[in-house]
Amino acid sequence: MKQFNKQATSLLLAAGMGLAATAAWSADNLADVLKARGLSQQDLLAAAKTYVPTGKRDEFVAFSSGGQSGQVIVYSIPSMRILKYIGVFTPEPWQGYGFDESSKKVLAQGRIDGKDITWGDTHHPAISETNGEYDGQFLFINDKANPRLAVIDLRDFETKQIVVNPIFKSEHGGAFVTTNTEYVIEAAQYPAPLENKKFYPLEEMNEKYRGGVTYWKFDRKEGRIVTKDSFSLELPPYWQDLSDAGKGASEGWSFTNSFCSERYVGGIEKGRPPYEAGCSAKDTDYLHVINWKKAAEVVKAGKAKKINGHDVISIETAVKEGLLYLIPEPKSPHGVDVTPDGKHIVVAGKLDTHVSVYSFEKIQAAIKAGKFESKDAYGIPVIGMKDALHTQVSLGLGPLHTQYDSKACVAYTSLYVDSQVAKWNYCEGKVLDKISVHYNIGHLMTMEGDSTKPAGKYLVALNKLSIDRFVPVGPLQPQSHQLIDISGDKMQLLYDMPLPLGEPHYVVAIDAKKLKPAVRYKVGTDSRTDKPHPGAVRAGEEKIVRKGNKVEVFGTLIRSHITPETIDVEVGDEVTINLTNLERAQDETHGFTVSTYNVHASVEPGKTVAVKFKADKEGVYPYYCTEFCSALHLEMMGYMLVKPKGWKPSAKKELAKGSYTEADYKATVKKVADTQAIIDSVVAYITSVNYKDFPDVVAMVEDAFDQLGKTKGLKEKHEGFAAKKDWENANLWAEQIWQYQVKTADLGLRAKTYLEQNGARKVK
Ligand code: K7E
Ligand code: CUA
Repeated sequence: MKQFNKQATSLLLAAGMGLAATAAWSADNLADVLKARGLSQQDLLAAAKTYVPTGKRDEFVAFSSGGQSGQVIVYSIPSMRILKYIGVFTPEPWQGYGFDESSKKVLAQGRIDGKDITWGDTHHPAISETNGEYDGQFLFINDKANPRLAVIDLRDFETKQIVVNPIFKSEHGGAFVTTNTEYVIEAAQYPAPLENKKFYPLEEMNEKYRGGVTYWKFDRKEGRIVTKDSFSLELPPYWQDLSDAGKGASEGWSFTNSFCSERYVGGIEKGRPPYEAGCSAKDTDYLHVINWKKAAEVVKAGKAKKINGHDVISIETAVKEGLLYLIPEPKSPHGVDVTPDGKHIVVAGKLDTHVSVYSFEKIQAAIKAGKFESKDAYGIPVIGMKDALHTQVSLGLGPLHTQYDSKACVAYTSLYVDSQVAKWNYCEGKVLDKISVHYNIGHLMTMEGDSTKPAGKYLVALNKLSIDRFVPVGPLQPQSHQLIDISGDKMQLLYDMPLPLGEPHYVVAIDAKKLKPAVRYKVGTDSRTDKPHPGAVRAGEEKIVRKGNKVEVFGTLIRSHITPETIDVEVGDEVTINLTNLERAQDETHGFTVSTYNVHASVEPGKTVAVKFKADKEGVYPYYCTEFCSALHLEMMGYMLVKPKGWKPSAKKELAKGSYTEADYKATVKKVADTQAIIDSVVAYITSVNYKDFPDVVAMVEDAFDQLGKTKGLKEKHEGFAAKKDWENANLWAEQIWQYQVKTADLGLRAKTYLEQNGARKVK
């Protein structure tokens, strides 16, 4: 504490001195602020450790399950600022997810028995790995409620694929990846018959109900799961819970724990004690130890059976081929977490104060020696607990999940009942430190803490209850993620973060430098398939094609207009509107909607998206850009006119005219000349430096000239109208030149600022 105070005081002093030197922006001094806001020196230290000044970036990026929102939440550490919600199993309007045609197709992959399922209960995200280290290419996440798994590409943070588990009715132990992301593991939760739509009474639980674990084959090059190369292991009707893949020493194996190995069937309504009593009666449950590498060979050799068209290795085959072993684990366990070197497997028993550390070496020795204490009711060999244990450590009440530090042998385990995090040494089996969290922690997570190279530094506690931490917002309270500094011997609580979007179960965090997201798509890309979009067109190729009652629009978006600006259809027409964003500049996203037709698209630079609907109501429907993309964003609109069938105008009528004068025209021409002078000076600056060394600037310059290029021929046009004294057309076409100039100048000035701030050099 003394040490801490000294540190804090010197920090305070240093900060104070800094302020004194540059205090022009504020009359406050640090001591006054601390006093006024009731902050301690410890608060100040925590703030300094988490604060990320404007313009600077965080060190880690976290991907949190969004729980019942069916989404993924992206935030950064240590500031805990939310960066994005990714629509996964649930429509997400901002991204157009579920409101444009391509993303609807992704959601449709998640249909079960032909039914849309538009919510999910996401639990465990997993980042793809290379040699057991996070590689930042893909993210996987499971849906416990409707057994599904999704693939998110981290080049654009979009959901690309949803697969439905062919044999489970619920699942929990996913997503966990093998060390080179060969497979994504997904284990069942509540046992049920594996055959789809098959009914057996609960009395036949032992015979007809089954659990299992699925190994989804991942094709990294395609960035997709290959369902036909995926397979499952049939497991007894124990309630499989969490999984983890072996690594290092245990490479090629995977571990899945279970509870309710009692195979109890509750029934309060029949006078039977409930599940919670019957499922926790025994002192031990089973850890499943599975040789997945060998299992894949067994499937290749044709020894699997097909259930619902999917390869399943029966328990009998798994035992015969030596793929499957059980080890008792105390008591109603929850987490199973393999150590970074793969030598140990840590299991926590919810109803036991201990964590059990199993030795992979001992497990292998028992298997080699054929030393089993018994067989379970399904003939699976059971390795004796003593023969597999390295050590057991009493940590506290309700241990759940474990994560690892960059320091050797150091682990952190969540204590649900105690509302604490325990720091302990799994090699020597001793407790090192404890810290209270608020409240009732489920998972916890250290930076890259389930990879072979944990990065240490920070830990996030995912608390189930927030109770008194935040300003009350009604009975449904936000979730509470707490950031803890684990860099020293003693853990230190730094920050409370409310999460208002469903109960996140697990979160993974990666070094931000490993992520290489794109800033734009190749023009005309369908982002959900990563292929050229059939509806893409370039500037000047826009068109409307009619075939019978089908109307297809091939349009473009660029600041600040939508082409086309009028879409004429008849009642009952089926309308498809394809839109390509022609921008190259970073962050110049346009949105698109047609009033009252429940469609929306987010069209990032280069993307092509289609929206489709039946124009079933006669009337006038504005469509517009939904992102404030430029000064004239509000003008970025058009009209869809839905006419009665066979409608003809009764008499030829013209669009209303303005009342422009020669003076208006001259003023516009002068404005154009003045703006051109600004553009010329910016261009002179940009070309005087090494702008070509900055890809973002090159893209902006390309866009700027694209905009300016559109003025071609317009000068002749307005001069032509002026010669005929048509001041309206003369003025408006001159005005249109200015519109293009404004966008050119806007981009040019942004490029200039960027170059000045990023140390551009003069070139000859
Ligand atoms: Cu513990 Cu689904 Cu991993 Cu919740 S799970 S906490
Ligand atoms: Cu494009 Cu607003």
